[in-house]
Amino acid sequence: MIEYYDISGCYILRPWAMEIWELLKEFFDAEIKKLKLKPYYFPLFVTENVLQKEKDHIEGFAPEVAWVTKSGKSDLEAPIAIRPTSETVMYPYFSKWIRSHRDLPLKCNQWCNVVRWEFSNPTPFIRSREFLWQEGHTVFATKEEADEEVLQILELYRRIYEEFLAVPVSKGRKSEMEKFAGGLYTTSVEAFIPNTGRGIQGATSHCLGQNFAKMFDITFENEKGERSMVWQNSWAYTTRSIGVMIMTHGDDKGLVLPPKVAPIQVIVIPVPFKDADTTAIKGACESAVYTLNEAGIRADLDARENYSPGWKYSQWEMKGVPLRIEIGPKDLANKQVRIVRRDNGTKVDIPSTDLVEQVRVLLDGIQANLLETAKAKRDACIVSISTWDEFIAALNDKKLILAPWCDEEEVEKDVKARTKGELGAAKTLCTPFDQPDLPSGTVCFASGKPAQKWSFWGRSY
Ligand code: 87F
Repeated sequence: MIEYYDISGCYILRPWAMEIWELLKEFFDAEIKKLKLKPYYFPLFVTENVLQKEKDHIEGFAPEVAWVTKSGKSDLEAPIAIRPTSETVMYPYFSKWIRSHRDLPLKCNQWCNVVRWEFSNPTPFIRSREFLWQEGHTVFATKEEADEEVLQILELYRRIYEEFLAVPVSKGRKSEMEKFAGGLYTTSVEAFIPNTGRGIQGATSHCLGQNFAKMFDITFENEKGERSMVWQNSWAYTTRSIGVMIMTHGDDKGLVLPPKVAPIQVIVIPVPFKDADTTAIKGACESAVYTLNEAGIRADLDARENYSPGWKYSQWEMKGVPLRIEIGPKDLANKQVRIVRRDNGTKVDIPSTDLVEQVRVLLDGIQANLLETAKAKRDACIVSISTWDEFIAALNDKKLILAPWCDEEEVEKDVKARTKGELGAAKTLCTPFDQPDLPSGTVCFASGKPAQKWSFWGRSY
């Protein structure tokens, strides 16, 4: 999927990764176009002056901003930042473009790269210094419209994870401490990696409120002829989503790809035993690939002659291809093919006439099985706790902790401080929209004050 590069935190994304990204993009782009989002491309660079405009926004992020200071050997007149996100790049122009209520809503999306000069340990897909994403930036006349869109986009992010990547996620709202500081509130989809016992943010959908409208003077004349401040959202998902998928499904043989994002869904491998009619076998393989391709299934033939079938099996297993079709002399004689599943290793022989239908059933079955298995594993890690001791025990046990919380920032800070250690501190992941019953009289696990809500806590990526 990747190649390492000689700059720490930067990776070459090879076709096996980029094709997955393109499949996700194809789905998401079509969905947001239904919501009337328009494609834009804004420049990579931003001046210091504009970048610093929204102080809350940049505060805390400043160390991660990368700067261009030279052209050739001469210093630039003023350093230029490389976008870490594009609020400050776009919003001066939103201010210029929006004059009247007739200019609203403004719905802009761009697919691009961003740079954040991270210092904690870089990991391919999960934490890289340059990554790919889509960033949506929308502007509305009313808060109601903005609120509604935040959730529409969050639902699309849930579908990316659950329907495409087969990764179970929880939709919820970020705490005041964990939200995007420049915005009003932040919603997210959160995944969990059982092996490491860490939560991971899958994507975020923010309501920015009117903070940026104030800083960048984005106003419009409403129907009554009065100046009004706009309401804004911003939202993104990144190539990190591929990393979450890899960690969720991978096994000791390598990658396990959900069929909906597998660049190759079916690999066809000829198995020419000694003295077999290799031409006929190759012909049957080519015909199987053709039939599947015609039916819209991503199938490919591995006809390489310098590798044995066994070697090919291992390689395609490592690459995570959902189905392998083997065709040998016996299959040819019986007008059948052998199909092997990557997710559970089961083998079936099916008549060649049923090929398309059976492959469809198997691919759908794998897609469903991966999500179900991942969900069962994730759910087995969720524990509801009520006391501090239970919290610490669950944390040490790598659990995804659901805890009754007073929702006070000071308390979250305190929990962070009290759990600081080699593995990193515990924090809130989100307050899930799907709330269990909270009986009156329930107290916060950390402060003993009345609990306001159930929130997910844990260590995170
Ligand atoms: C790093 C350096 C400078 C995150 C940064 O989540 C600025 C930032 O603003 C920064 N890291 N952020 C927050 C990004 C907020 C928001 N932007 C649009 C999103 C979704 C897409």
